[in-house]
Amino acid sequence: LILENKLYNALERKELELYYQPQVDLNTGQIIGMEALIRWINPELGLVSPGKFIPIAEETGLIIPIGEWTLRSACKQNKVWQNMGYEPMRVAVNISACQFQQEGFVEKVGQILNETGLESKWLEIEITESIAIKNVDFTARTLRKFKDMGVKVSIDDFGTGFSSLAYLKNFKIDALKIDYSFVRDIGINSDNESIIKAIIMLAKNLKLNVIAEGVETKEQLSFLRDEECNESQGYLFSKPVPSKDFEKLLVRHN
Ligand code: G
Ligand code: G
Ligand code: MN
Ligand code: NA
Repeated sequence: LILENKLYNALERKELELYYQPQVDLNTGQIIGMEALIRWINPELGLVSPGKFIPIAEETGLIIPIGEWTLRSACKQNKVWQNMGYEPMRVAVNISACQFQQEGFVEKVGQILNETGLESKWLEIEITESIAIKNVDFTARTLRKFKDMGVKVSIDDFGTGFSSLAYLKNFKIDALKIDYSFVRDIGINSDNESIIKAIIMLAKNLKLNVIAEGVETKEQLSFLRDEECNESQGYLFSKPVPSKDFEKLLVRHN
């Protein structure tokens, strides 16, 4: 309850901050995207991990204003970097189930893009398999609207949910993110290596981008390169960092 009350004030008191983690193109070695990851820095509690407070935000409905703040901040920051002359890149934002199912969510995203001036192709929303399969007709309709708008969609934690492969061809998605639990097992568990290979092949055949999460070692990276995974994200390149630190990783295009 204490956490809940403090979280209630967090937005207004500007205690929330977005960290960014780079997503690296495995062909060129360039950063071509970033995932925005929320952090809560409270004067008394210190840094509270999203694993702790996102579930509370979801239960209390606070995820709606917090999620909107996250989307707006990520789009705004991305536009600022583009205006500064850095190579344009995607920003990915995690979306909770209740946000995705919220009435008028697609329109809200459109409004945020308008407001911030970010082109739709530079925004990606991440949803999980469990969100996607909750109501497949609703999801198909919503994802079509995002497609028409030009916003990219990825499936987060792919391989861990109970999704059927059939939906993948009906849903307008752009990318699969291979869950870190498989990546962690590269060189350790050959079954999980096989799952990674299968996900990459599936993505390739469906013409989807494929991003490996939680890449921590050179060995994992070289396995993913050999298997022709498109992109990687993980501590090997960088932890999620505050925007000022992320900026140091960026390259100017002129
Ligand atoms: O950054 P970290 O690994 O601590 O994130 C923990 C979890 O919190 C991850 O599952 C991540 O998807 C989730 N998360 C981080 N930022 C956001 C956000 O802005 N919105 C939602 N819904 N989840 C987030
Ligand atoms: O659920 P989601 O995939 O959105 O969450 C991403 C989470 O993974 C974030 O909490 C982020 O901090 C964490 N993360 C990012 N890179 C690595 C990594 O290389 N290793 C581990 N263990 N976690 C990572
Ligand atoms: Mn994610
Ligand atoms: Na994930």
